[in-house]
Amino acid sequence: MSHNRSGLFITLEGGEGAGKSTAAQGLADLFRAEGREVIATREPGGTKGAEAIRALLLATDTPLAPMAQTMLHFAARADHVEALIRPALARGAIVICDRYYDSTMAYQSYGQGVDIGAIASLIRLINLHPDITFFLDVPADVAQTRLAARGAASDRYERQGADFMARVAHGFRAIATAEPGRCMIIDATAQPQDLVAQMRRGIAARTGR
Ligand code: Z5A
Repeated sequence: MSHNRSGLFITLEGGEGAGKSTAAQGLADLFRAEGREVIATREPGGTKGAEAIRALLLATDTPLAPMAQTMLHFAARADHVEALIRPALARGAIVICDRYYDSTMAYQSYGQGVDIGAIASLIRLINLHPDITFFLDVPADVAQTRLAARGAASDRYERQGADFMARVAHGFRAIATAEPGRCMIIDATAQPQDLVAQMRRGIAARTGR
């Protein structure tokens, strides 16, 4: 089941440096220009409580077991969904979320070894599924070059190394392949405006909006 609402729930997934935030911003601008109400948000985060949990999740000075990270991602998500996403969808807004539950499956299960069934149970508990999910796919070296050019400090996940990132990328591809009705893989080496145009066409084709 997706959801009972008039809005549209769009999620963007992929590794760090894939260009999710840039593409989400471009898509939000496009829908606003079409006269739609848009909520552009992110995970972990999006509400005051979820942003507080995000700070703990990304901190490099607080060790947390993989299952503890999983529960914290879902605690943040529960607040985000109930306080921000569901009400926005109910009033007909377009919600564009930079990462959602596929990130937990890719990072915590494929990357860190948490049981897939445990994460699937938590996804059922949250019970809010995107209408469409874009997986932004870029080769690891392209992502690294982009991140090096940006030059920000690295967080808990960015410190994990190449093998971890390869498992995460494999996880995203496995999810996208298993759910072709919801998921679209996008070649994210394209220019940002081309990515946005490709996503807009995908949304129209899949949802009729
Ligand atoms: N995480 C998790 O483990 N479990 C979960 O359930 C969830 C998350 C929800 C959050 O990090 C971390 O939490 C994340 C996974 C984990 N860590 N990792 N890795 P975050 O929110 O701080 O960061 P991120 O999601 O990884 O985003 P990012 O590093 O900022 O990457 P991005 O949003 O995909 O890329 P960007 O900021 O749009 O672009 C990066 C640079 O490339 C920037 O300088 C752009 O100008 C440039 N760029 C963007 N697009 C293009 C194109 N198309 N061409 C050329 N250059 C571009």
